[in-house]
Amino acid sequence: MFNKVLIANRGEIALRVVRALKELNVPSLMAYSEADAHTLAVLEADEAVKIGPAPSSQSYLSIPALIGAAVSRGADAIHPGYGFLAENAEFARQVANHGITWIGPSPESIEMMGNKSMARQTMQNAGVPTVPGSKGTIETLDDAVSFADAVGYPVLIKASAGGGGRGMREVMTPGDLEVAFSSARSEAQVAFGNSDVYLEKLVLRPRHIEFQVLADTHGNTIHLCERDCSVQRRHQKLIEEAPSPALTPELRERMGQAAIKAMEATNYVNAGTVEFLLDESNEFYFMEMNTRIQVEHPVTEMITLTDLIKEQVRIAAGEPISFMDKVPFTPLGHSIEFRLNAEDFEKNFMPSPGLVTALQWPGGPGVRIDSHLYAGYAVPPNYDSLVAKLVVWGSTREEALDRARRALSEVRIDGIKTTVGFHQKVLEIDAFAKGEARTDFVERYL
Ligand code: MV4
Repeated sequence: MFNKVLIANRGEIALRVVRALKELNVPSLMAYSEADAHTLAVLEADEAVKIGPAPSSQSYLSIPALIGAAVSRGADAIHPGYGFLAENAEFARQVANHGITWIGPSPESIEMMGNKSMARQTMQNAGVPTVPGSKGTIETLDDAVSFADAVGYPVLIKASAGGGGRGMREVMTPGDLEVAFSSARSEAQVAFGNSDVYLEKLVLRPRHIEFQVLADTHGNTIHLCERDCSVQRRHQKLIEEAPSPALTPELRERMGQAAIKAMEATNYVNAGTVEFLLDESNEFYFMEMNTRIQVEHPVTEMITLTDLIKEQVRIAAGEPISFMDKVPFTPLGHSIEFRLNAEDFEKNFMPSPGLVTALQWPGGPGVRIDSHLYAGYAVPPNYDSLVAKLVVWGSTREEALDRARRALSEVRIDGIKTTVGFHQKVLEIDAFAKGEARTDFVERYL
């Protein structure tokens, strides 16, 4: 096991990692920016080191600052959390070059999955279902036209270097293809410094279903069932649940095996997420693979009784997965996560940083709060607006929904606006209560 782990992140996930390290009896070292000196993860960690000023470019995104901090304080491993440099292959490589263990997959895995067109081709070769689409990138308008004519409209243009929905163009009719093709390419060039695009048939009203996967260095590759993340707004997830109300045990088994195949095809090690689109006739297609721990990992922990962060650390330290006796997993009950963002959802989700003057969390059976907030803490304006994750568990989905309503009504966060009211509205909508939400849910009902 490690002598000291540097946490290259902030907010709730930094605190989550500190907690896991404490339970593993591994000393934690929090890297923090000037804006985060008083955050809970810094107060709770065994040790903390300032890495730079508030702007993330000079702190949480600064490879030299983070590696310098790890080397000077004698850390022998780095946990990157999610966001920031978590999927930066160059960072992972430099960490390893300094003799420090990266708690995550190899730089090669990160790089391959970062190129969405390459990931897609790899999955096709491995026999994982993908949306009918172009073989590799499409270079010319002529090729785009022939592809779209062959597969039929509507089609979707995607940036090879994209992901998370950036640089996508829906093309409903042949007349729109030329403009969409050139604007997608120039947008990709500006956003990613790479104008490569590829085409897929557009899947209408899909669900976003993702599988949590784990692999160790002893040859164990497993999945821990799925999460349904269909409630999103502008590609930002708002609510996630496990298991998906749309999956039967039989479909879960088929998708889970496809997810495992995806990992084995790339010699993947550590935690990852394989994202699928599920269409209205329950056909599923590989979409992307995320090479990090995700915000929504707690719902998986709740229905599998596992600790995914501890497992990431164990795997990176060369230990085998600690719960192979529980494989294959059957979801235990139902869990739903509500992201509480410091935003005014009634004003177009405008950021609402500032001082938290009073704070009261819900409690009781089946309620989990992952948050770095405390009364007197000032949410800085510099970073992502996620301030808490309210996670409920119930023996059935209905019980989880009742608990969610009860727990949300107990939340009191004074001084800043949050998305609590948004979630209360969602819980009143019949389609959500029935488990029918698809990716168009927010624009359709809210
Ligand atoms: C799609 C799609 C429909 N058809 N691909 C959005 C983010 C990126 N990971 C892929 N995305 C999509 N790819 C085909 N061929 C619809 C989406 C999509 C979406 C996917 C998951 C969750 C929310 C979404 C919202 C809009 C579009």
